[in-house]
Amino acid sequence: MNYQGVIKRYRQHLPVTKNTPIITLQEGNTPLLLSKSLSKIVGQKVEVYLKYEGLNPTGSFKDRGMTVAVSKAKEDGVAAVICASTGNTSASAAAYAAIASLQCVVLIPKGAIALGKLAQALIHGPKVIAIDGNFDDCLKLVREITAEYPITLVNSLNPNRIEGQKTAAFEICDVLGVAPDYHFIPVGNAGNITAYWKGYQEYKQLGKITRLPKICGFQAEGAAPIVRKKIVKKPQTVASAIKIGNPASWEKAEAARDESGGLIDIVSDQEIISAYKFLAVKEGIFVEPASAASVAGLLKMAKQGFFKNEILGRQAGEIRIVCVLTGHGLKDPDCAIAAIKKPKTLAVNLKAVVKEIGL
Ligand code: AN7
Repeated sequence: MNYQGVIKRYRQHLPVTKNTPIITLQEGNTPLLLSKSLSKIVGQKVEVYLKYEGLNPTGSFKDRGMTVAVSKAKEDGVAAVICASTGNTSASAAAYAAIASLQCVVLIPKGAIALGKLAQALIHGPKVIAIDGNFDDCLKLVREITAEYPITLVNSLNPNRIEGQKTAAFEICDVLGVAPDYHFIPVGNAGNITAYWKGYQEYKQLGKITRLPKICGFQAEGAAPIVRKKIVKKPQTVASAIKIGNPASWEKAEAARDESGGLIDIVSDQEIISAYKFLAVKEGIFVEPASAASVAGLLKMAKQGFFKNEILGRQAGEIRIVCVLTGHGLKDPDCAIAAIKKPKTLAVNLKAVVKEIGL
């Protein structure tokens, strides 16, 4: 049968019954690409894979969680869903609410979400409210609203979101045949790191994998509350998706880090943009800046010699590292344009164009 989305694919692992209407855009089943250039940089005996979540229907990993959250909301008979968002959650919620014929409300920080995400939220028809505050302010508001009124929260505080998102860990293990040794991931509100760790642990309990990966999360330097062990009141970063100062799943991210023997560290905006350009130029993959945080983290650790001891004594290709690329580059066209030199304009003149090409 044709692929029909993560609920059909992994239904025995998800909180659905035969009464659950399946609201899907056939999310999931995303590519796991071997990156030759990153493998070479990190070490001879290393295989670096990129889980390209930007190829989900609305262009980010949020769709995996949203199919489950919105299906369950529909099953529960609610009329409306609501979320706060740095952009991708709102794009996904709006699209899934549209096919479920549910009302949708999204609260976004004014002027702080990337252009593509704003376009997505608006076009799918939810009620979009820009808040004169940051993401953390928006999330606080939707938590207060959903505590009082009959409207379902579809941020990752909703456990159904985590359930859906854990399927990405299943896919990685199903493709590799084993769990990776390391799993690199950007951390914002910390739902996704929580979901991957849950997915890997469940697969181990089921005997589908025999060992677990070390989870390595990365926050942007100006928005790194978990690393700094302190709420960041005014988070700042070029990676607007992870511009979050008080993550909802803070403790769960720490648990994923500590139980797996991994780490959560910082990458600077400069390191993020450098990894962003690297992926585009060397691998032909266009991601949004937040997604490049996982690769920026990998490059930073490789530079520090972190993998040297791991590599000693191993066979070629024995160390597998997965970096999650959470969202598509087209989400944030302004960032790409700002990061690259503007093209030169010439007259319609063959000689001049040939000269400029350098032929
Ligand atoms: C591309 O859309 O929080 O740590 O409101 O869009 O699970 O929050 C987005 C987060 C990484 C961080 N990469 O994931 C939102 C939102 C991209 C993202 C993250 C986000 P979490």
